[in-house]
Amino acid sequence: MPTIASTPYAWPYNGDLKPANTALVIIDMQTDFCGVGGYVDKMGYDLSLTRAPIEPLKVLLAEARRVGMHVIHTREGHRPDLSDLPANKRWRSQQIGTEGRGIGDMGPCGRILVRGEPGWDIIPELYPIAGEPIIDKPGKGSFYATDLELVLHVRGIQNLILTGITTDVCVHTTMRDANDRGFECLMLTDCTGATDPANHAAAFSMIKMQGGVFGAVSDSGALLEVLRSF
Ligand code: C5J
Repeated sequence: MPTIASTPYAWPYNGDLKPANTALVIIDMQTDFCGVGGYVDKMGYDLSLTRAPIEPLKVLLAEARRVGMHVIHTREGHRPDLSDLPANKRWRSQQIGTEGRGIGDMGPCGRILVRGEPGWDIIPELYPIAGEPIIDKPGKGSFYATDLELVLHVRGIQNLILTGITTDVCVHTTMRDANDRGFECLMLTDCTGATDPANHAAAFSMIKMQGGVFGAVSDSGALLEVLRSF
């Protein structure tokens, strides 16, 4: 029964780890969150923080594909007519960064976080290939207003390996929602990134409390060691 070296327990809890029942979930690796001219760049954050997971994720993605593990990608974004953009989300996004521009407004990479725009799409380095579902979501969590839960059930997936950006927002919300739905979750420290390093660290601390209240924490090195034995 293979498990991953992780804290606060060896993951998954039941030792039932197979490519067929496990998904690598790559959250919001979009230009808007980690590319020059994107939303996070416009807000003035240090892009190196949200770009940090790109290289480890490239290696992990290649290995997940090699062993035939499920791979699922998500994108945060809104309809071009902004009919699924809550007014308060739009307003808050206009409070930080340059010229009061926020979600739905034009930026260097097209309209910010609008579906179909260049900045909204997944970065080329991690672009999905055929057979890897892309979940388009209007919010932070990947389950809200999406068919992710159905996709996971249809494929018989029980274990989720959570990666992407940002650790403390979309990745954490997705892990919490997945945990409530009974999925066994692992989050990887080096394959995630946040706009604030303290929040990145705190996000992992929150997972590990209470015996692993949302699941377990590891890194790509520990996971690759097991995947390479498959
Ligand atoms: C944010 C995300 N931070 N993908 N989105 O607005 O975490």
